[in-house]
Amino acid sequence: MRGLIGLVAVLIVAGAMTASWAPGAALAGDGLRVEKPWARAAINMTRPAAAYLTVINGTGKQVTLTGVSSPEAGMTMIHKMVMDGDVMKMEPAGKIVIAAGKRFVFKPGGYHIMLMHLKQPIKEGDTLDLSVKFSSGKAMEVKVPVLATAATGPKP
Ligand SMILES: [Cu+2]
Repeated sequence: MRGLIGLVAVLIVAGAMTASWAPGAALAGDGLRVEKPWARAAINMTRPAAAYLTVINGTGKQVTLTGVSSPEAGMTMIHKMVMDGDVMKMEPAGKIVIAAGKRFVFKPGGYHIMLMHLKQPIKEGDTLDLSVKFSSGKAMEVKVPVLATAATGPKP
C-alpha cells in the first residue's frame, strides 16, 4: 500500500513538471517568461548562428538580462544592429534592462543572440539549448527550434 502511495506521488510531481514546460516557453518563476524562441541555422560551422526570442517581465520590478550561453557554441554574444553612416553594422549590446511589465524582443535587424565558435553544425530542424541569465542570478533554460538560414521567424 505504501508503495502505491509513493507511485501516485511521483506521477503527480511528473504531471506538474510537464504542465510548467509548455513548448517554446520557459519559466524562471516570479513572472519572468520567454516566448517565441527561434534560431537561424548557420551556413557552416565557421559561420555564426543567430537566435531570437521575446523576454516578458511580469515580475513587477526591473530586471537586467546579463548574458546568454549555449553548450553548442564556444562563444555567445548579444548584439544590436546600428547605423554607421548608411551602413548597418552590429556591435555588442551590453546588459539589457527590462522595466516592470515590459517585454524585450530580439529580432532580425535588431537585437540578436550570436552563437559563435560552433561545436557542431546547427541545421534546420535542430533544437538549441540556450541559457538566458539575469542579474538576480536566475537563468532560464530555453529550447530553441532552428529554422532555415534565410528564415525571418516562426510562422504565426
Ligand atoms: Cu551579431
